[in-house]
Amino acid sequence: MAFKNTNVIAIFVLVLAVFGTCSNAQSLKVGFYKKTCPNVEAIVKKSTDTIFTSAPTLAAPLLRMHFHDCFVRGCDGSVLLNATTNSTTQVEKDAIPNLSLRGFGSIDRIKSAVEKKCPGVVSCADILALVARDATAFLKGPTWKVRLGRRDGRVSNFSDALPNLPPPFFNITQLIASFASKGLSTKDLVVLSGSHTVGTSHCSSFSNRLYNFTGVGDSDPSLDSEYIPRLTRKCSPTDQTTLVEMDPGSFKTFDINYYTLVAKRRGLFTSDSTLLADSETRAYIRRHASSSGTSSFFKDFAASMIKMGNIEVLTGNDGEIRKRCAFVN
Ligand code: HEM
Ligand SMILES: *[C@@H]1O[C@H](CO)[C@@H](O)[C@H](O)[C@H]1NC(C)=O
Ligand SMILES: *[C@@H]1O[C@H](CO)[C@@H](O)[C@H](O)[C@H]1NC(C)=O
Ligand SMILES: *[C@@H]1O[C@H](CO)[C@@H](O)[C@H](O)[C@H]1NC(C)=O
Ligand SMILES: *[C@@H]1O[C@H](CO)[C@@H](O)[C@H](O)[C@H]1NC(C)=O
Ligand SMILES: *[C@@H]1O[C@H](CO)[C@@H](O)[C@H](O)[C@H]1NC(C)=O
Ligand SMILES: CC(=O)N[C@H]1CO[C@H](CO)[C@@H](O)[C@@H]1O
Repeated sequence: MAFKNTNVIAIFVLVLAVFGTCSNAQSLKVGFYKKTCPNVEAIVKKSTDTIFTSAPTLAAPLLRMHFHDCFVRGCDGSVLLNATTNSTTQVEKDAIPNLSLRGFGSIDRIKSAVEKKCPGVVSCADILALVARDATAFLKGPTWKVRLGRRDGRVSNFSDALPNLPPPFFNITQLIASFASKGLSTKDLVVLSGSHTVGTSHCSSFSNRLYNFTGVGDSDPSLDSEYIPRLTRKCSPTDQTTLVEMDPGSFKTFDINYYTLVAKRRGLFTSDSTLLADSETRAYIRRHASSSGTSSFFKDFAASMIKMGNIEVLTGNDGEIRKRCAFVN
């Protein structure tokens, strides 16, 4: 009997926790700024069009930025904050995973365009969510309605970035746990990893797999041996600067080819390859590797992006609407 009661309490607590974490996310809504900034989506779209037309390679990193924002302290724009002369500590931006984030200046420009029409109304966190959607669409990927109403956080802490952002050498168990800790499923993991169909990576993010993988001068056996020479030609063991296309040949197009690559054991990171090590993620990869139709992946991607955009958001009177994205008010 006592055992049963504990179970009932445990379930009750679980239900509370689930509703607790969802309540903020549910208060995000499409058209949140309908009265206060009716043209916000058009302003953001116009700015991103201008940016991507002159600098198309910024689309991928700007999609990625929303991911980095959401996984560290929730989607609260904290990834955008600069260290101020005041703060002695370093901000998220300064952490190792951020070495390769690009496009902060673009966000500042888009925010200025929005501020000109609607001063003090639209959060930087919402701008990141809109830009991620527009970047995906620009790359010929899916589009979706972005739920808005996030508010900006006031804290960015260097120490939060490392433990919250999954590194490229994570295995499947670690990735599933990382996503679960953000309320995302194993399916979300394999679907959102599909964004590695666009963009580039520094050699240093995967060269551990090419040289001395286990300390005996070897390479990662889970990487296609015919693919390795193509990568070692581009990346010397100590290369910190060279960029490699993650989906060679179509890295500017948000297509379904990521799954074909991973199925052929050509996923660039351990975090890509390891998706073949779990039955659910492997089945998703196989299904999409053998299909040229993008519609089910696109539908899944849109749904998972909306879910990711809900992570630990600040709403109502929490946080603030930053005037400049790099600084708290
Ligand atoms: C599953 C865990 C993930 C890991 C371990 C991971 C890791 C990485 C790494 C190491 C890079 C290359 C960075 C560099 O060296 O320049 C990268 C690039 C990228 N990631 Fe991920 N990522 C993950 C999930 C995601 C998600 C969820 C998204 C978006 C929804 C995303 C979008 C991107 C994009 C678009 C790029 C290319 C960026 C560019 O061209 O500069 N990634 N990722
Ligand atoms: C934020 O800091 C970076 C250097 O860390 C600098 O390049 C950038 O201009 C700063 N942003 C603003 C808005 O001052
Ligand atoms: C900087 O520190 C001073 C003194 O502690 C404080 O009054 C001020 O608000 C701080 N500025 C920022 C941007 O945090
Ligand atoms: C940053 O996070 C670390 C670890 O959680 C904590 O010890 C530290 O006080 C935080 N710093 C700030 C400025 O909040
Ligand atoms: C993943 O890595 C963790 C930590 O190194 C390890 O304990 C676990 O056994 C690994 N899982 C798999 C499936 O390799
Ligand atoms: C490979 O790794 C082993 C063990 O960490 C190390 O002793 C050796 O020097 C490394 N070899 C090269 C070429 O870096
Ligand atoms: C874009 C950005 O802020 N990059 C920083 C990432 O972290 C390194 C190391 O701390 C900094 O030198 C970069 O400026």
